[in-house]
Amino acid sequence: MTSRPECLKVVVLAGGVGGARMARGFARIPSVKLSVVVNVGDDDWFHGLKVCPDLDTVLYTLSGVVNRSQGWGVADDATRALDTLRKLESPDTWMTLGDADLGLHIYRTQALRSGQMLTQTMSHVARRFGLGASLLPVSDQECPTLVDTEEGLLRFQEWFVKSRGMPRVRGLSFQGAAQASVTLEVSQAFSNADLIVIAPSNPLLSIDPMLAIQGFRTLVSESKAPRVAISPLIRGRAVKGPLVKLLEDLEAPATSEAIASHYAGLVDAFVVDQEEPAEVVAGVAHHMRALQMPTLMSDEARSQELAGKLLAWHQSI
Ligand code: FO1
Repeated sequence: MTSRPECLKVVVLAGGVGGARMARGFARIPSVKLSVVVNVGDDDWFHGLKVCPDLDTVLYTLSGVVNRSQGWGVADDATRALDTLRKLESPDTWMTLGDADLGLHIYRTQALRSGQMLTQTMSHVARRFGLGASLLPVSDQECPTLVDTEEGLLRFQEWFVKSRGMPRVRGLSFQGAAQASVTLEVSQAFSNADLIVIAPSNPLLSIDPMLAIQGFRTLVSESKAPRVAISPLIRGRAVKGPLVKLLEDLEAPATSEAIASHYAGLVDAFVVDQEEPAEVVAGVAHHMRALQMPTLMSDEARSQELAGKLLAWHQSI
């Protein structure tokens, strides 16, 4: 009788699109038991409904229904409900919520109103969408990211979607995060983990809001499992999203070395793209072990290739 190969427990820390693409790579490897711990700082309320963009992006990506060109929302979704809201001059119709997507927001809001925790609700949703992975909000409490801009204090989606990320950013804060706590499910995922991966998500907007939650930084930094982060920059450019402009606004360098130094003490190794020159690798190596791999996850096969290389690194240490 052949023995079953050991299952490797991988925890991925994820924001939106970069996190979802990293998670889909591990989700396709049969020997991996995957938990995705997701940022809730982007969550907000629209038309009386709770919207959780990062959780939903991971859900839609792992279940294969995501709108691939956008990276968020459901493929081929219509906006008939939104058209009605616009006709009725309802507020906040700048956030494009598709009809299929609205079904999820209605379900989630009802479940929360009936007293369920977000973790329970998303666990049911993930099962019904056929996910093999655990989809874990980092906290069940609300801790919205606030963007301090030249136009005043904006909630994350107001800054990113309504104002197209244009107003110059002076700082970021994570309301209530220091008083919020991580869930038991997240703590357990960390205790059991064999490998912890910080996805190539925006460090300031996706990972920092999680690290600001009471106890979360310690969970990561004191974990016995090897920890690795992947740079969201390739040759000084972000694959998607406002990272470079945000770093410029905050007068911080848009380099992989600066991001590696941001994660110093939190991870054992930092991955930069294979296209990066030797100077970038050497710069990262000042802070921690530098690894070079193909990091552009433009399709499922490339996500799986990166996940496979991270597992090979794990085996080699
Ligand atoms: N991003 C946009 O650029 N415009 C939108 O209208 C928009 C709507 C939207 C609705 C649901 C959802 O789950 C995500 C949505 N996003 C939209 C993406 C979202 O703002 C970002 O992906 C994340 O918050 C950043 O990770």
